[in-house]
Amino acid sequence: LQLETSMRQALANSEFELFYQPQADLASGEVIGAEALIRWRHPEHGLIPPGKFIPVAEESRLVVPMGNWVLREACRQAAAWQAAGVPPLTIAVNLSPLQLHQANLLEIVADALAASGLEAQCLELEVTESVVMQEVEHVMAMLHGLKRLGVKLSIDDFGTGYSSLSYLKRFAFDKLKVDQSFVRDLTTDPNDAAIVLAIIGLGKTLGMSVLAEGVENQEQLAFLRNAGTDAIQGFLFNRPLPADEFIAWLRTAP
Ligand code: G
Ligand code: G
Ligand code: MN
Ligand code: NA
Repeated sequence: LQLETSMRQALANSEFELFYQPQADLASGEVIGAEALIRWRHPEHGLIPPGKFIPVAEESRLVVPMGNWVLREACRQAAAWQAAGVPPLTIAVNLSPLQLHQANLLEIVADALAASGLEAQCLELEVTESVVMQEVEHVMAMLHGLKRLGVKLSIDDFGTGYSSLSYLKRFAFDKLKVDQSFVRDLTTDPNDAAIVLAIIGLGKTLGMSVLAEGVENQEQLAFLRNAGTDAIQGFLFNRPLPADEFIAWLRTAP
């Protein structure tokens, strides 16, 4: 309860901040997007990672106003970068399950786009499989509504949740993100290698773009490239960075 109270104050005091982790297209080698990842810059405790507060924010439903702030801030930042002459990036935002159950999510997303002037196609919303397994009809309607707005939709942490995969034939996600837990030991564990190959095959067959997360070394990169992965995100490329560091890095990137 104490954490919940201080999070409410933190939201009012603008103590939350977005970091950005680059995503690279494997064919061109170019940065094509960034995932926005929330951090809490606590006046006393310093930078707090989302794993420390998102679960409590979920429990208290504070993740809804927090997530709505994330949407607006990510759109604002992406539009500001474009206005400054940075080539268009797709900005990926994590949507909590509770946000997808908000009745007015479509309005909130449309407002964030309108307020920033960002084109809908430059915004990507990440949902997890578990989201698609609850209140299926409502969630499907919401996903279709989001698609009509023109935003991109991706499945995050693919392969880690309970899932029947049946949602894949009911909704055409634009992108599938291979969870980093399968990528980590890819080059030493034949089971992980087989799973990653199967996921990439599934994604490609269903017409989705496939991005691998948590790519840390050249060996993983070589395997993923060979397997037909479209894009990567991970420490090999760069870690999540504060907005100013991200853009400074982008300007000097090869
Ligand atoms: O930034 P880091 O790699 O520590 O992120 C850990 C996890 O926290 C991510 O996998 C993501 O699921 C979650 N997360 C980060 N930012 C957000 C956010 O803005 N909203 C929600 N709902 N989850 C986030
Ligand atoms: O939304 P998602 O759960 O995918 O969030 C990505 C998380 O993974 C973030 O917390 C980010 O800091 C972390 N991360 C990003 N790249 C790497 C990586 O290459 N290796 C590891 N171990 N973690 C990473
Ligand atoms: Mn994510
Ligand atoms: Na993920």
